[in-house]
Amino acid sequence: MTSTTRTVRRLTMLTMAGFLAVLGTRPAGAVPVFARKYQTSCQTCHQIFPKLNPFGQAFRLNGYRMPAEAQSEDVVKEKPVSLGSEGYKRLWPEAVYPSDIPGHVPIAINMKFADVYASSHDETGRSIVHNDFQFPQEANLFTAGTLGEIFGFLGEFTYAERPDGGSDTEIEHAQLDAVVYVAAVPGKAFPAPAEHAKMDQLNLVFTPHVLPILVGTTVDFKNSDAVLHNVFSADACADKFNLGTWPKGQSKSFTFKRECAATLLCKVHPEMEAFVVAVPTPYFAVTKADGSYAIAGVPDGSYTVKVWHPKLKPAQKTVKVAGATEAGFEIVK
Ligand SMILES: [Cu+2]
Repeated sequence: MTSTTRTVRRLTMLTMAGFLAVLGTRPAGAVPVFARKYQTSCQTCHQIFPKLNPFGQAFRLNGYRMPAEAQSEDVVKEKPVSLGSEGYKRLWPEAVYPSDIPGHVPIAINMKFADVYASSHDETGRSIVHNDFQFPQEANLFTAGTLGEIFGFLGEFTYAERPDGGSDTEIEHAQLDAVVYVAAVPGKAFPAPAEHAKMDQLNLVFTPHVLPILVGTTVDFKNSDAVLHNVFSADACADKFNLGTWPKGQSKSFTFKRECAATLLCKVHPEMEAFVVAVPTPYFAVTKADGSYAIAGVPDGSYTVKVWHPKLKPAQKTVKVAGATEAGFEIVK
């Protein structure tokens, strides 16, 4: 282990850094805080709860904001509570804080119950009825909202009862989805790996949302949905590829030959969006929910380390790696 050097770095939210929480890939649950904020029905974003319709997906990917909100605050019917004056915001326009908080406590509860009914007959022909009443079969506690202009969040705590009477709890985390990578290692070239990277299309969502790869890697785009998708990218660095459509369970591939942060879209579902970030070295990582990341196997030396995020400005700095090294970054809007 002693010969293995690795860097451990942490994205720190120090004081005024801009952070944007981008959510995981599971379809989000309903939180009426947004229905209250915009005074609109749940059907604006959901078809059948908790499934999001295309507008709901776009709303989620926009950081839980109406698309028009960038131009106009008129759509916000329930005003948030301001924690800072306008003058303060003019002085520090990129500040996350002081900002504003939702006008209501952003919590929602969802309870599901079930009754499993079965009937049978005993030897005498008498009917025996079984009723298994399960309450709660599943309970969800949601919290969600926006803080200021660039921070959105949605959290979910799920309690579920298993058929054997036991229970499970699960906590959904927000994801930061930034890519941190070493820009170059002097005198070293990295051949294209034989192994393919994978991006799935499941429930009308690309999974993962952000996929970093080494330049030259082939990505297999699998369709796990019964509907047809049509993956394409309008980016020149990805040859503006268009893979067409293919049935459930099958994959089509594309090789990213150049350094590129490619936006992937679907011609059939405009709300679908993902990113393939092709970087020049195999030393990269996607940040975890808390902004931390770890890149293994970086040789000792001095490197330019870069950060890429779908919505925030790229950042970079020189990092001297000697054994386990920590480096923090601030990324702003
Ligand atoms: Cu699609």
